[in-house]
Amino acid sequence: MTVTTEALATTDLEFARQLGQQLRVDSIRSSTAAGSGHPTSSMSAADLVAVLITRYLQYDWNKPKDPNNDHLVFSKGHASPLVYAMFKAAGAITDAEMMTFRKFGSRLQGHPTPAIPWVDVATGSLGQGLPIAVGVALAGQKLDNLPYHVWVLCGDSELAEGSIWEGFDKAGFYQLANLTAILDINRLGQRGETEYGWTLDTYRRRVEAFGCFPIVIDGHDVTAIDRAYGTALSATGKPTVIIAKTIKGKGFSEIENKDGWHGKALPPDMAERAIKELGGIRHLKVKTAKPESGQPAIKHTEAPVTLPTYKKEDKVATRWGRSRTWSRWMARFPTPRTRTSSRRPTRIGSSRSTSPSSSSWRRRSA
Ligand SMILES: Cc1ncc(C[n+]2csc(CCOP(=O)(O)OP(=O)(O)O)c2C)c(N)n1
Repeated sequence: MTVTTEALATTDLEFARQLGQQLRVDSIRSSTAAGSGHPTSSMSAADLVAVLITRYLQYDWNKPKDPNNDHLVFSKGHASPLVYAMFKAAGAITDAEMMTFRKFGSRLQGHPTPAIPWVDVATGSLGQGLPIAVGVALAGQKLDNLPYHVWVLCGDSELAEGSIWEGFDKAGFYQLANLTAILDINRLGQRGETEYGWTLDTYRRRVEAFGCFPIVIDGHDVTAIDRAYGTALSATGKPTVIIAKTIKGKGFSEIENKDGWHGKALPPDMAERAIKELGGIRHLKVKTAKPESGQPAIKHTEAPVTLPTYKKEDKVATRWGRSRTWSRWMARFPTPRTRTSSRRPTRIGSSRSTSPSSSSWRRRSA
């Protein structure tokens, strides 16, 4: 038996909590209909995503190419049921399309791809999303001088990938305050416990050593999540890493925190019990805040570029050929100013306060 509820979008935390339940239910529904997928990996991160899209993400779903949009990268791309449940909540896709997950011909594949307008980066190969997000944050802060923020969701088993730590190294070195990594520390990987389980302090010390600003929270406490996002947008001058203790399969007592449920869709009878325990099917809609306005400092002008040409018999060192090509190409672009903070400091009276210590920073008024 399921209950269908509808409610007006608000930005209060109770709404975000309800939305988290909806994201869980929808992750179960789509993956059970497909007979495959990663519902438990989606359920652990549902509250983190619910608070983000209700109160912090600035994104125009009708204009995914707007250069001012925030970026949200699911480095743990296998949590695609959660991505698509989020699209439904934002009104970008219908419930019916969400239920085509992993069906032949559907754009909602097992891992998100840029064939979908609201996906920047194809993820699924663990360890790739965070470094790419670092590149996007670098472009925003150092090249395009735009106010967008980059949010990236990582799994904890994913943290065993070396590329993650190269990413944190560069983020820390370049002081990318416009980057927030959210680590979904649900203790379990594909098989058994991760390297550090729920030893959150180990993660805290590691990310701090890489020059990032760590915040340790309970990833199911919407108030704590809200405060952490507010701090991430304040003037820390560093990339923020939110180390969120979560529970894999959160919300369905039969599988919560149990090994052996990674990458498995719930059979229909279990799905029905889970949906009941999670409060039934909901169709809550989120009104995500629109991005700030800004013009990219670098204009991609149509000025012709004359690239060097070579004859077949020419002997040219690769490094020389490459640098000549780059210098011709880069002549198109003016030298950009460097952006030093993640956000312009004043937005009073609109969607956020300016106090770095205030958790209402960028919080949307109800
Ligand atoms: C490079 C790479 N290796 C292995 C896999 C297979 N794989 C998919 S999900 C997963 C476990 C991920 O665990 P975690 O990061 O803890 O995320 P969770 O699902 O627990 O939230 C693995 C090993 C992959 N997708 N990419």
